[in-house]
Amino acid sequence: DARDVFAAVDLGASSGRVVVGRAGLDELALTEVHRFANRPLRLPDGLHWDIGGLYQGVLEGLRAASEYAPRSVGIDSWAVDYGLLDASGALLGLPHHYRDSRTDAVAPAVVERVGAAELYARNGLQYLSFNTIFQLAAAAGSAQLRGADTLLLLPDLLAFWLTGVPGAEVTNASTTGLLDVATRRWSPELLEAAGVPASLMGDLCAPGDVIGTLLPAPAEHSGLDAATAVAAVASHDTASAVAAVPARTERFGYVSCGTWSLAGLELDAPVTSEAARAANFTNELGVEGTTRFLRNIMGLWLVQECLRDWGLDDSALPGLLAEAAAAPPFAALIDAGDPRYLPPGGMPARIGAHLRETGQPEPADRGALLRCVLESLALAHRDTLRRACKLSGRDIEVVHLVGGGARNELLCQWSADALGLPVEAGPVEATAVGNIIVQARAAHPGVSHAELRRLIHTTQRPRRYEPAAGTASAWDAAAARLGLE
Ligand code: LFR
Repeated sequence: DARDVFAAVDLGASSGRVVVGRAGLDELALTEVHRFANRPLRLPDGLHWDIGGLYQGVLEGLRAASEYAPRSVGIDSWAVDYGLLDASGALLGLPHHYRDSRTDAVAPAVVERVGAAELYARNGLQYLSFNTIFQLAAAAGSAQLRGADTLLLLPDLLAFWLTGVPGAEVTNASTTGLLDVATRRWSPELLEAAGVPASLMGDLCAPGDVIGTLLPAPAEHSGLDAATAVAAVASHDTASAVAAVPARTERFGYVSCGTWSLAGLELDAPVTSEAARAANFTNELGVEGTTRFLRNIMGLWLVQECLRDWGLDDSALPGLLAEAAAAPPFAALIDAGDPRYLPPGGMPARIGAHLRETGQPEPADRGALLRCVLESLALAHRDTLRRACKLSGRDIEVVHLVGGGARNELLCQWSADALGLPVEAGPVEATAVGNIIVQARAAHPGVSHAELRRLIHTTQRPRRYEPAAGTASAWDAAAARLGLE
């Protein structure tokens, strides 16, 4: 039945894809119809996204999806980045990339001015130098910001180009640092701290809401029926990924593992204690009014950047992973949450410097370096999930690792070993799955989210990794070396 077909536009830091999903009461089948590269642009004034290129990729993907006559289209991407529009709706400059360094000095100054405790009490977010609030503070006084009428986060900007309707989907809005963690509305105090007028921010909408239907031009360019709805989904990719966690119990933790590892818990309410602030945990919004209580870990970015530095692509990974598996265990370890790894470039050298500083031997070869990175990531997953449990008073019995990292057998097994808990790996395309099920849920409101999670478990069955016997004490010792939980 065509009424059960939905299209997901899912933009990641290195590629975008369009996935068509057929979702019914006992069916969930996904087909990737288009994939395109996402290459950031280095311009004189910093690192930007090629938003025009991304929009072309979206149109081409929707053309491929049009054959399936989807009932609606949903868009998700990474968080925090935005475009500014003037009063006529024209885009003012290319959106900055969150890995641009222009907020490095400004972000601590804003925290200093507002007060770290006050900021956390208001927005409940972990400190990340690139949060929208800091990006706007860095842009303060610029002609672009002064000429701006509307700010749209990237999925909202693409939805605006498709429909002509501006808005602000709330899961993504919750990553800006400008949303009040208690009221879930734009915070006048935080907007003032960022130095921007409240009128800049769009009207909030929630996953499942219809944003609009297609304007004539994008309908023509995509081949989709002009009556096709553009639906708000959990437009923050991590919120979509968490929505797709195939949990069968409430006692689960998750790691959404791609370019980033986002490790944490799904809670009914935020935890904004002083201890949560000191541990730098974030309270971002999920579907159904849930809170994603988590922390950002550098993730596979560390691996991707090593490969790029070595002039290799993903096809080299299986060979390198085999070398990593054969390299000596726990020879060297890094803090995989360290913001020093945020900017692009020179990753193997930066890891080497970190190891020298901490009096550790530098890896003998690429396999050993990869082993250092993957063991360090597993330790960061363990530390973050254990702390999340302590801070929230919750307990977990299984960890779901979703996203591209679910393909990495070493990382899955080592995460299970480090945590001393089973890891259920997959779906790899969790973000697209979450995007689709939110649209399906809006079309069939009778189905509960827990039921959909079980449907994901049966149709996209995860692979289960049990912690290997006899490994616990080695992981405890390794965690202690880094001062981790
Ligand atoms: C993951 C992600 C993270 C966010 C980072 C920057 O793709 O969305 O959740 O902290 O990218 O936006």
